[in-house]
Amino acid sequence: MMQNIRIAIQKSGRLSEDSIDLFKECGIKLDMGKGRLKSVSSNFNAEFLFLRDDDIPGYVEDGVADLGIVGENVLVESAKKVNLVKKLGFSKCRLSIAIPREESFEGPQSLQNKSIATSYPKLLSKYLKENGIKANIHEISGSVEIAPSIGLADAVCDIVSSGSTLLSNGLKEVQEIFKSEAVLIGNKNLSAENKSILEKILFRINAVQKAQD
Ligand code: PRT
Ligand code: ZN
Repeated sequence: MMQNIRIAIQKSGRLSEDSIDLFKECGIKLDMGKGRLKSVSSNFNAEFLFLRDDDIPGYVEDGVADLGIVGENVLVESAKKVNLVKKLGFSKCRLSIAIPREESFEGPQSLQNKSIATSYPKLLSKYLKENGIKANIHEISGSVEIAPSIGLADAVCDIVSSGSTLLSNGLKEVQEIFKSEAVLIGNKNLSAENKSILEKILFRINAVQKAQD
């Protein structure tokens, strides 16, 4: 009997629905019962693990999962060694620097010696380094947008999609530093069997994407 490829997807959040829909559109059945952490497809050699998105790159690197779907922002920030197999075109967003609305921005040098709150210290420090800027990075795990108003930081570096969260916190977006979308990632040492299952999945994803164009 053929083994199942293990695919990690986000349990609940902005990636979940589109990830599940993608496999459904590929004709791969998965039933995501409430509270379940694992589900075996009834019509394809795959089983699904439902996880926090932040844990997915590590599990794929370790081989606990063979494939996974995460935001490219989370993938790059994690610095895990996995293959980026395919960009999926959903959950598009950007990582941007934002400052209080009333302040001015004349380019990266406006950030010199400032403090910046973010959940993405690696991506931010890469941007600062590339621009020769020294700034203080305050790593916080959530509610980054309120940092300036409570005096914790001069600026933020956070995920933006519509921009309304920044707006309602008195901030304005001044510099995009990274563009992101959902990506399919894979373990670097897939077995021959799993490689051939992945080929089948990619064939179906490509067909679905073509039909949507
Ligand atoms: O629980 P778990 O850890 O699995 O999920 P999570 O809460 O860490 O992640 P989740 O579900 O919020 O986001 C998953 C992925 O979706 C992110 O890693 C991004 O790749 C992508 N994505 C797309 C977004 C957004 N759009 C987005 N708008 N992630 C977060 N946001 C946040 C943003 O930071 C802001 O605070 O949503 C807020 C609203 O954004 P605006 O600009 O539309 O107001
Ligand atoms: Zn998360």
